[in-house]
Amino acid sequence: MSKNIPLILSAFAALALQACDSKTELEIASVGDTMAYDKSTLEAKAGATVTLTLKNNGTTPAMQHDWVLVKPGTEQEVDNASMAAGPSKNYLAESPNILAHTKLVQPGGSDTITFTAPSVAGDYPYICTYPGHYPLMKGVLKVQ
Ligand code: CU1
Repeated sequence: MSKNIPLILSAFAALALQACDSKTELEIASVGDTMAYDKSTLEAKAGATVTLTLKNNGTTPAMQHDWVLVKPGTEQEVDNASMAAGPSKNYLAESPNILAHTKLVQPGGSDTITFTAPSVAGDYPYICTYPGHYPLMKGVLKVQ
């Protein structure tokens, strides 16, 4: 029996832990004073712990942005409900269709959030719910 077996086993255990404890760091920003994100796609592994930073590169007061991850096919519904929620809720609906979201970020600001990526692979839309920004301001988180 080899003396190296415990070492090999612990190496496998470390690898297995790494696979379970998958971490992803994502960054996304708005493009100047436009209603656009600088990335139309982001990627994460299913179930990964995702840290996402939204940076607002705008300079004018109308360029407030958030980043809201929603269940596929619910973008319009979440956007409508968020507009209806109004300024006191920072234009963000309370909805079971929202999977993760940043706060509403003022021009020049940023917000960092941590969330667990969906456990089911697929294309998950993200949108900005500030009035009038969706459907221009959107993208897809590709979960693999
Ligand atoms: Cu926006």
